[in-house]
Parts: sequence; structure tokens; C-alpha cells
Amino acid sequence: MSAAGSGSEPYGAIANGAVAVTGDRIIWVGPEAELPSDLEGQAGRILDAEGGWVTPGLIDCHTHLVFGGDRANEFEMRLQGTTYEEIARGGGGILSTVEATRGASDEVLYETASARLATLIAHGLTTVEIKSGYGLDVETELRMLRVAKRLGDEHPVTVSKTLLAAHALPPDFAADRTAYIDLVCSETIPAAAAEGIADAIDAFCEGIAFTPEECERVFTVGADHGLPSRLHADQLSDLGGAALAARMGARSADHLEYASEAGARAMAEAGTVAVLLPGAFYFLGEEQAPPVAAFREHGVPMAVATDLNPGSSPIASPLIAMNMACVLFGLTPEEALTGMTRTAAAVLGFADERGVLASGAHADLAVWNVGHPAELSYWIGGNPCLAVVQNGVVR
Ligand code: DI6
Ligand code: FE
Repeated sequence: MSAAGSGSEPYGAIANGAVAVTGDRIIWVGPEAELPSDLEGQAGRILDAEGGWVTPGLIDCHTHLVFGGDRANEFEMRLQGTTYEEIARGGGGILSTVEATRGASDEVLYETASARLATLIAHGLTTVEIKSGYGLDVETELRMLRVAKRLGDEHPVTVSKTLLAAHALPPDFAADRTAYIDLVCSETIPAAAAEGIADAIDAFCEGIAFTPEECERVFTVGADHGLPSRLHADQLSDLGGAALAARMGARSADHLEYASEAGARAMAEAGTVAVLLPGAFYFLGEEQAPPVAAFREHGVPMAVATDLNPGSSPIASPLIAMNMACVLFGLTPEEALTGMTRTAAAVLGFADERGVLASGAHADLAVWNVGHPAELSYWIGGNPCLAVVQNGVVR
């Protein structure tokens, strides 16, 4: 096999490499010819990748995997010319999924999300972030996070859970925006934190969602409860979301199609990662791509994620998201792979722990039937994943 992720070659490639694992950890990575003989002798099980490639398991750091229903009807409307924003302002969009999610039992939410998660895992995924945000009332937000937790308990995947109560203004608060933010700050965040079912907090900063000031309030209360922040920023317009995320010390700013040069510079200084979501750009037929050249110039790390959700990115494939990041945003296949592994790990607080092939890291690996790692971003459809190792267990 060859391994991507640790050597000094492009892709960190090691030709004819070997990875040794004990328990849930990698204990050695290098050329097979240099594998210490005691390690080889002790091996309880040898997995031969037969000339394929081994990479870190893929990490999807931005999904809305748990939701009720679908929005195929809105897809038809958009194809007739109605825009995503018009649908949202008319009470559809996120709010139609909120209605379907509130009406779905825990079991239905779990089963439908399980099917989507199984597809991701089959395509080499070992870690996934899952957001709430389709409940908006306290109880349904908590239900979504509990379902996300159960998905991680019952599937071979590490789940990171993000509270996105500030995703849209629920209809019952249409006349009083402040009252909804008050509810999020005084009840939803404390309840999720007390139950230990949120690892981070997110907000949607946009004309159809929340203002920078409202997002800032939510982040401040999140931080009081020990939750790092993420931001849906500058997706449809430039409200200064990138700079806001940087100022708040957010782990990431996500989408960023309309982010400014100044926003990119602020993110670089703050160490805020740019999470690129080409699936939403593609599916909404957007025309302005995120400022990738500015991110590169200023040294903003770029992650790539699916944004898997029923409204703007119904894409249950990390590999197709990587392909889109290359074709639509001009990333190199190497940047796309790093964006779905090492950089995605950093967004979730797993820097150096996951998303790398390195001694001491979790043994999360994907084995691929490809001759070169650029193929992971190249094929569309099909599935070159031969095997997944998650926390040291072959799945
Ligand atoms: N931006 C997105 O792309 C998703 N949420 C967000 O804030 C879309 C959510 C949806 O349309 O259901
Ligand atoms: Fe999103």
C-alpha cells in the first residue's frame, strides 16, 4: 500500500508504507521496509491494502444530518425560478424542515439519519459533525442532539454535536426577535450544556436569519458554558461574518462565498478555519465563489464539508464534496483531501488526534482502491473505499 498523510512528499505520501495500531491508536507509520521487526512479529492481524492507498478516515466537519422530511418540492420551485431566499421569506425553507422535524418521532429521526450516515461511512468517513437547528424550540433542539449522540453510540463513527438553535427565527417569535435570542441564551444553551450533548455552538448570520449582534450574544453565552463557536458566515451576502467569527475566536467560519479580503485577513490572524461547502454553492446555483486565493495568500486553513441538509445541500458523499471543491472553487485535490481530514479535525477540536496518520493519533483509516490520491477528488459516483478502520477496529 501507499499512505497519504505523514511523509514529506505531496499528500505526505509514503510509498510501500505500513501503519501499526495498538488498541485505538496508531503507534507507528513509515515505509514497510523500516517497520520494526518486533511490531511485525506481535501483529495479531495484518490488513493488506494490496497496492491501494491508505488515508486518514474522512472527517465531515459540517452537516445537518438529522432532520424530518425532505424539500424536493422546493427544489422543483427553485427550478421554476423561485429563489432560496424567496422560499425562506415565504415561510418555507428551513422552517418547513422545522415543522417536519418537530412532527417526527425520535425513532424516525434516528432511522432516517442512520441511513444517510451509513452512506457516509461506506465512503470512508470516520468522524462527522452533526448540528441541531431544525427544532428551534428547546425540546426539539435537545431531541436532535440526543439523536446525534445515539448515532455515534450505535455506528462506527465519532460524532461531534453542535447546537444551532440560532438557525432561523421560529414563526411563533416572528414579532419579537429578541425574545427568541433570549430563549436561546437563557434556556436552550444552558439545557444542552447541562446535559452534555453539545460540543460547540453555531449560528446563521444572514439577512434571512440572524444579525451579527444577535450571533455575538449567542456566542458569548455559549462561551460562558464552555462551548467553542462556529459561524454560518457570508453565504448569501457580506454581513461581515468572517470578521465576526475571527473577533469571537470562532473555530471556523463556514460557507464564506461573500467574505471580504479583510475578513480573510482577520480569520488568518485569529486562527479561524474557513469551512468550504461547495455542495450548497452548487445546489443553490450560486455564482460567487469564496475567496480561496485570499485564504491561501493569508494562510487561512481550508476545510471541506458536505453541509448535508435537505434544503441547500442534499449530498451524502464526502468524495463528491471534494470533487466540487476542486471543480467549483479551484482547490487542488491535495487541498481537498487535507480539508476533509487534518483541517476538518482541527475545526472539531481534534487537531493532531484525528485526521492524520501519525504515531499517537486515533487509528481512524480509510483504505482505497485507487492508484493515486487525486482519484479521491476525481471520480464522481462509484465508491473506491475498500475498508474503514475506526478507533483501531476494522469496519
Ligand atoms: N446554511 C445552509 O446551507 C444550511 N443552513 C444554513 O444556515 C441550509 C439549511 C436549509 O436550507 O435547510
Ligand atoms: Fe450548514
